[in-house]
Amino acid sequence: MPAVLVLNGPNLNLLGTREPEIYGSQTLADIGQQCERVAAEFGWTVEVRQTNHEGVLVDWLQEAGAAVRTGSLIGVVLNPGAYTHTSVAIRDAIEGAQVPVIEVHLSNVHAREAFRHQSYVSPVARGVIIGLGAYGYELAIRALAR
Ligand code: CA2
Repeated sequence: MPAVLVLNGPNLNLLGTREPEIYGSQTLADIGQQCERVAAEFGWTVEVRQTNHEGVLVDWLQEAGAAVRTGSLIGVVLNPGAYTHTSVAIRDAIEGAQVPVIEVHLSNVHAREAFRHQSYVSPVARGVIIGLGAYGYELAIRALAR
């Protein structure tokens, strides 16, 4: 059964514990269950991962590129967290692996501090979903089905 990979960057393991006014009250586990329900509509499985380490995200994106080429993976839903605004390495990994990525942000980064307005990832993403909370993950999976 084809899979979708949902990758989450630093501090997103804290979802649901603090700052609900910015990030909502759902935990990453809640979001994972929601993703599984949506992916099942398309006959896909979902694997949700989170890491606080930039290089681990790079490794996962490279693996994802290989899996897309073998047909076992549809694409990646990626919330790179704060690495969005800093990481040339993650951008290069997406470009190099030629993996379809939908970039997701829970909060509306454009309504926040100026340093959050730039994304190194957006230019190499297939699409970007910003500011719709956990619903953005669901929309990203639906976008991969298009
Ligand atoms: O809005 C998003 O999804 C972000 O990617 C979240 C990142 C932030 O650095 C980006 O600018 C936008 C931060 C995730 C931190 O998540 C927390 C959740 C609960 C409590 C503390 C942090």
